[in-house]
Amino acid sequence: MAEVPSYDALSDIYSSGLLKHAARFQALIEEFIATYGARPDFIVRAPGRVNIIGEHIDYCGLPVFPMAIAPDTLVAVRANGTDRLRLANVDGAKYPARELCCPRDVFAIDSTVHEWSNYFLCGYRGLLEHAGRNSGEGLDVLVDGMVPAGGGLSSSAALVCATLLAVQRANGVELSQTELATVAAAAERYVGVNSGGMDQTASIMGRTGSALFIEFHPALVATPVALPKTDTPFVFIVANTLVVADKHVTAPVCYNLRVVETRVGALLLARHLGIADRPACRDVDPLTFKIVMDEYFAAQGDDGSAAGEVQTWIRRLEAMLGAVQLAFGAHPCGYTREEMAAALDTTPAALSARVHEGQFPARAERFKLLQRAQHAFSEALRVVRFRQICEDGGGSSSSSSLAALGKLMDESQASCRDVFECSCAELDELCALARRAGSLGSRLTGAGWGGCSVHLIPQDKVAGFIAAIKEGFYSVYFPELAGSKLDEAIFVTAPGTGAAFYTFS
Ligand code: NG1
Ligand code: MG
Repeated sequence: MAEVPSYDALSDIYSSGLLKHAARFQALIEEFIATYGARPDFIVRAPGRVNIIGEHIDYCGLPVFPMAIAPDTLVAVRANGTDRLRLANVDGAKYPARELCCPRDVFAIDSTVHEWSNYFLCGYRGLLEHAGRNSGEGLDVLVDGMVPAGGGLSSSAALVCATLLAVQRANGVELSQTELATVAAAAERYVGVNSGGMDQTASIMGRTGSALFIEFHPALVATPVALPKTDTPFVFIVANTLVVADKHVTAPVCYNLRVVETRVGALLLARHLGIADRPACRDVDPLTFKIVMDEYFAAQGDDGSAAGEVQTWIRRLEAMLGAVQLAFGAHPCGYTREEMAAALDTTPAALSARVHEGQFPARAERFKLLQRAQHAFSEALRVVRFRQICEDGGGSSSSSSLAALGKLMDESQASCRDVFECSCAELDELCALARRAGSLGSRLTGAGWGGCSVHLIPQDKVAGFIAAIKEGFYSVYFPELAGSKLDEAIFVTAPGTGAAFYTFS
């Protein structure tokens, strides 16, 4: 079972590829001493992520393809021998210091207020619940986050993951990377968003030079996939629309609604396929599209092992796309709650419970099951094909493989925009502008409805591309943006390393 790597904070920063951050570590240590009067026991680093392809399908149990990035969250920690949790942030103006109590406040997270310390409490609560403990150490904590908040690069997961790592160590518990990713994903839901597990897995398991093909079912498995070395070298560029998507406010009509739509979709698809009474479909709660797909083939005695993995994925996902059309094609305008319940011979209240809507209420007149299911299975197909090109890539036809990767990203954006409806005007505009400026593929990344986009750019076009986006987007909509703020809005990124400990020897 893979464990989180540990480095010496004062010397191994150099060997762990974080040399250019040495000054930041040093400043964090100094501010910690100034705040709490002693050096931290250790520092944890957890990165944000950019999702290259595979949007809104982690919570469907379908595979995604993100990578960890350089922007990160550092958490410096010291056990203080009391029941106090003293939380401070280097950006104290934006994130004011808090003094909380362990365990009282850890088990009393108020998801109705959007409060930065909630993410710390989530991580702590995740640990205590996982370890079966009802209390833990009091801590002095100083946080330094570089991942833009609300930008689709998982600032939240970086903080939850860093917290979870910190509190497990401070409490003498050691979890494997898989356990950490699983616990962090569940813990983040205490802030009221019914999220999947992509962000936390990428933050914990990121690998330098590789994206991660993450599968969630039947078990969490993250397979590093090296990005291909093509004749024309390429990079990914992240560009933030600076539209802050406040998921907590919009969750009932955006994120949490999509989770409900895909889960009800899974229940109805199982019924359509005649497998609703198989134990996995009847008892697994909540049911996901991935489980329905697996059960459908298992019911036919097809365990898929005869064919190559990629071929199996493609064959199955294409079959599901056909089934989706038959199951929902007659309802292009969606279903009311009553219609969904009636189609499942149940009541709206029982259906709501079956999809775990409880703490994550959704609000809509019509639930677009056809479109959400089409997106989920077609997006998973794009993920599998993207991985396949990466693994075959760099060969003689590498310029065509680069074009094929870009095309998959463009198709993903079109599906997010038109079918899943998680884009926004600014993201659409930025992606269109990017393509005119030489991008081979452009799409939103993360939950959408604002936040960041990601673009596949040939190395020799990087400077021209960034200049064109600055001129065509930022100088038009954010003329006051300059210097480091502008550099934080649009930057070249590469797959980076996952979370780690930095201790003092
Ligand atoms: P953001 O909002 O970008 O952190 C969210 C979810 C993911 C995934 C993506 C969409 C959280 C913490 N993360 O990411 O699980 O569903 O949207 O692919 O809510
Ligand atoms: Mg987030």
